[in-house]
Amino acid sequence: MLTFHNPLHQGHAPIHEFYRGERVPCFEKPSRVDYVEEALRRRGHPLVPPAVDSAAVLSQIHAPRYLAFLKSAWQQWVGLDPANAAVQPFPSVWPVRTLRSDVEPENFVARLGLYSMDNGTPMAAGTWAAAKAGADAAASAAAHVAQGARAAFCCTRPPGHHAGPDFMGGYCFLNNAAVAAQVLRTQGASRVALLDVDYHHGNGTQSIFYERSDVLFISIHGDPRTEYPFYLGHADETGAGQGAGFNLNLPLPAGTSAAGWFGALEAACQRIAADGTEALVISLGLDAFEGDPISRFALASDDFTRLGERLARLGLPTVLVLEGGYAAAELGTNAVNVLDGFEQA
Ligand code: SP5
Ligand code: ZN
Repeated sequence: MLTFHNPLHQGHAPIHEFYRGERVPCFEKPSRVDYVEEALRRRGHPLVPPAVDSAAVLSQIHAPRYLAFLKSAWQQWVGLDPANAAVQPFPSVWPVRTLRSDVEPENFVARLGLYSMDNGTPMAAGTWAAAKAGADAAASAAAHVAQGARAAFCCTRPPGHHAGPDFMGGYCFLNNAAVAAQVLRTQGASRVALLDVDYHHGNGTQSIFYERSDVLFISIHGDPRTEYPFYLGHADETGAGQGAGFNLNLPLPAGTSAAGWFGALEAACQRIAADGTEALVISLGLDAFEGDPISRFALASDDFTRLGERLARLGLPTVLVLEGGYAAAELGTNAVNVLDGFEQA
């Protein structure tokens, strides 16, 4: 299968995030995708740059004022003080519950809080360009599949599945998987399933599609009672309005074995097969890996081959979109194992 890569990902290179109140090097770092690209080349997978502009699709997924903020956020930050070019902006105040989010404050950090779910999503000079090129790669992979390819891989960072209609979070800015699903919908698939296998619940994707029946969202993830993103991802979230019944969360306790994880995958696949699905998007987080530094599932590298095989057996046109996975040196092997398992099945 073709890989659509992100030629601008290295421009998103924030330096630190916070962990237990202290600054630590970012887990979501450029070398992650460098390792994946290296493994793709070594194992004979062709890489191509994005060929589609995602701007129109992005405005169907994200709110105009959020996109406008994100596009110019770095220039605004540096505009406050040229010395800001060397430091990262972090939000410090959020419009929770009774506070108003309809009025955009003028203060930059207040707007950053309005458009953020956490303080764990640092920006850098090239963040918008990298995020936009990643969304373009996702749209390109989906268009390629809509035009008849069996499958395509979008190899990008920053990831996307925590980004909601109007907020960033969890290292994510633009929801690449949602872009892919939307492109598949508008280019012919009447029913799309989006399966998220990242360790963390895909809260952004769930929220984007929660009231829609045309995109079934399914997620296998660490139980939000103990795992990020904490405030969404429970089993009783099943969709609303037109989307009632089209959201399936399969939370598993931190520490769940590979056997337990594959049991949930089987349930997810059976639901997808029963649903009249015409095209599939996979939010391919690889942080269910046993060696992941911030996650607590136990998949071995070979299990990712098995994952690819099982997904292929659904027999659907499939777009795989890279999400998390922080064991950077093993990320290439784990990602390409999924692709090889898929192609061998
Ligand atoms: C796309 C994706 O995988 N985003 C994950 C965002 C997680 N952000 C919270 C990180 C919290 C780190 N906790 C460290 C626990 C180490 N024992
Ligand atoms: Zn994750």
